[in-house]
Amino acid sequence: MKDRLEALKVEALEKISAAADLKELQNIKVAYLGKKGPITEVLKGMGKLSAEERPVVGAFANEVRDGIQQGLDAKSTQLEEAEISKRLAEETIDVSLPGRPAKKGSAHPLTSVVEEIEDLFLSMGFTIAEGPEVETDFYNFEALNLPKDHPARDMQDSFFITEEFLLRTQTSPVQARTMEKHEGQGPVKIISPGKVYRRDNDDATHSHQFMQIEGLVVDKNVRLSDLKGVLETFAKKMFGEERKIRLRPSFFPFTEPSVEMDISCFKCSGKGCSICKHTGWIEILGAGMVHPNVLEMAGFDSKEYTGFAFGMGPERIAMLKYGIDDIRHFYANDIRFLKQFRNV
Ligand code: 2NL
Repeated sequence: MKDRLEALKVEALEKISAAADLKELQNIKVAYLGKKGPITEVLKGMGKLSAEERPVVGAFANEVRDGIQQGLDAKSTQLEEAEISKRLAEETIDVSLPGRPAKKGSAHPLTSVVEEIEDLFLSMGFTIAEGPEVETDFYNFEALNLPKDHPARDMQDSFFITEEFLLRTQTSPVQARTMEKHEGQGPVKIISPGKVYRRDNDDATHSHQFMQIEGLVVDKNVRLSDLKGVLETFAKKMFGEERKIRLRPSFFPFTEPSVEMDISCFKCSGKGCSICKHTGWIEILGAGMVHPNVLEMAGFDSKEYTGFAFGMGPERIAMLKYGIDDIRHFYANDIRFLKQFRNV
């Protein structure tokens, strides 16, 4: 029996020494020391031994089992260390290599232009006002001197949601709301940039959703010359100090008098080219003195207070500035278009 145990020990230790990985080692442990293993089998036969032999063989069996267990432990440590060394060798990082540059996005060209215009008016003491895109008929039309039967409502075909609610067709309702909050007390000096919506068929110059930036100043003694000064400053900062401006009479229901502003062509400086359609002038925005009805409806005394307002389309400004020939480019999100404005 002792010989049999000794042979098992030698056999097990040989296999342990040859084991290639921890899994194989585990299999060896189960095979030799497990409940169904040969050592257990040998011990089961101990009953047949004499009383003198039994403790001797028992002690020897324990010795063999401990010997195998020690062999397993030593090999296990050795294999684990080898595994770690191998991984360390494989996963070495060269910390001196330069990192991969992170891919950086850039602002949408329309965003850049809107922010440029905002910064310009902020520098002149305006603050930015915002409001809802779903508006009531009252703030979008009525408060701006466009009563229900007014023919000028046809000028702006609208997306009505119900009889009362619609997608705003201009950002003026933001200004009407802001004036109302002032409760008849000046000054009001705001710009309202934002998305607006019109029922148009999209083409190179029309989009059913686009942006507008309106401005409004209400105070005592505000004159048309104040409007002219602010707009001239804007035109020069945006399109170059050499720009000239001119105001032509126009009509808007919410302003009286109303004007449209042209700037001298920044491409040909007035000689005539395709950008200014050979007139030397480019139309940039509409403006005027706030209609007394609009002031009164917002709670201002129109005998005491006057105001000027203007509105422009930042897409048009961006198209002129960057030579973009189709408004739909701003909304198609074609990466090839957007990438051209990385550095603006
Ligand atoms: C244009 C013309 C304009 C206004 C917008 C306005 C707002 C209030 C009162 C009076 Cl609350 N006026 N806004 C005035 C004149 C022109 O926009 O061509 N926009 C693209």
